[in-house]
Amino acid sequence: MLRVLFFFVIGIILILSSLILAADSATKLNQLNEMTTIPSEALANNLNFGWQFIDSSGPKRGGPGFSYDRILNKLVLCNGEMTGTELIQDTWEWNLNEWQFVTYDGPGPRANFLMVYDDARQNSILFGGWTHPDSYLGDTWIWDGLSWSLRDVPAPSPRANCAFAYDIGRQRVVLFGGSYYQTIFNETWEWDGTSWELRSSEGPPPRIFPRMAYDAKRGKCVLFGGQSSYDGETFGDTWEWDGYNWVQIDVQGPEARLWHMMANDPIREKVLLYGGVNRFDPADIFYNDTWEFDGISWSKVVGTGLGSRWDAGMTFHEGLGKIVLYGGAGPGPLSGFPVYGDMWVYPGFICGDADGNGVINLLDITYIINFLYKNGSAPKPPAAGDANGNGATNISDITYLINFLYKQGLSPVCP
Ligand SMILES: [Ca+2]
Ligand SMILES: [Ca+2]
Repeated sequence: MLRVLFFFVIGIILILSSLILAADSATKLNQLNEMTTIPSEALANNLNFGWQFIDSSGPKRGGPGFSYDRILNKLVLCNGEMTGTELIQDTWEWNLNEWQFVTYDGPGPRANFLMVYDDARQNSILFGGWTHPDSYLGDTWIWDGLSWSLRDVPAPSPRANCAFAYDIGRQRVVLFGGSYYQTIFNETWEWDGTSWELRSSEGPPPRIFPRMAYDAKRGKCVLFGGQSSYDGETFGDTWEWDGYNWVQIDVQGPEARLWHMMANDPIREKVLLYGGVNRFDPADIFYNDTWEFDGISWSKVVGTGLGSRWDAGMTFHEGLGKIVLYGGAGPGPLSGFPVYGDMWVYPGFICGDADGNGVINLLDITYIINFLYKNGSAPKPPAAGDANGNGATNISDITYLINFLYKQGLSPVCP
């Protein structure tokens, strides 16, 4: 029986391979492709597709400081706001099982600040922000996993509404833009673990609420969007900082927005962008879309489950191998919007979509064949090729996909 199955599989592979080879024009290949492509509706049950809800035990927060401590394998949550008026001062940690309150010490209550993990120094850094009744902050705080410390060092002047990211390659925290009352900045500052340095006053036009993520594969900080002032132009532009210069990337991307979320997925080698708002447009637009940037182009991907969010926390969680989104704000007036304490992960792949182009078809079978027998690239992430979910990618996954695509077999079930 196994022998019969083996020859059946080899036969199918040979037929498919010859079909591919025979498809000597792109048109022919596309036709073949369309014939065997599973419509996206049929993927609704695919567990690794779209956003997955994982936890709702955390405190409800808009604009929290949110970072991942790689050494402790914990998420860190600091401060944030309730419904746009009440600012909170506390620190929490998530240990993969539950959120635990840690301390009321640390940075005072504030909004419109960010926190990132400084991988070289193995701590989280928080800078500035805005606080009641109407003042801007310029303090630098470090969380080392046990306690907060205020660094009394020369720093950027007080500001809020900046973009913040960590450059792993150069071991620098990068801060861009922001505002101090009506003054809008386009300065680029970097933190090396000891001191702040003004690195550039050129680059993207001055703006508030841009967002930024470090693309580990290419060694660049990718910045998107923001707004020139509270009643100014909303940006939909993409920029890159390589540590020396800013370059605008001429690329079509998400609609202009601010207060969105960005993070890098180093396994899938994509920068992810989620949601955001265009709050100062008369239409008051709230986004719930997911985009990926691969260094060349932006592509909009289908994201299910998670509604409109802005000013949430988002970071890559190395322990989970996935991007995590935490809480944030939902649709509502600036005087009283809802805030959330739920957590979602984005595996970012379709089980069985070995070549990562968003659909499952014949080309994924040939991709796995190339990977297994012809030194081709591995699926990214590797789990995307494990169609039968047994923990490995091998010939049994090829037969599983053939059965799924051509014989009404079961849907792929990656772990
Ligand atoms: Ca595919
Ligand atoms: Ca398998």
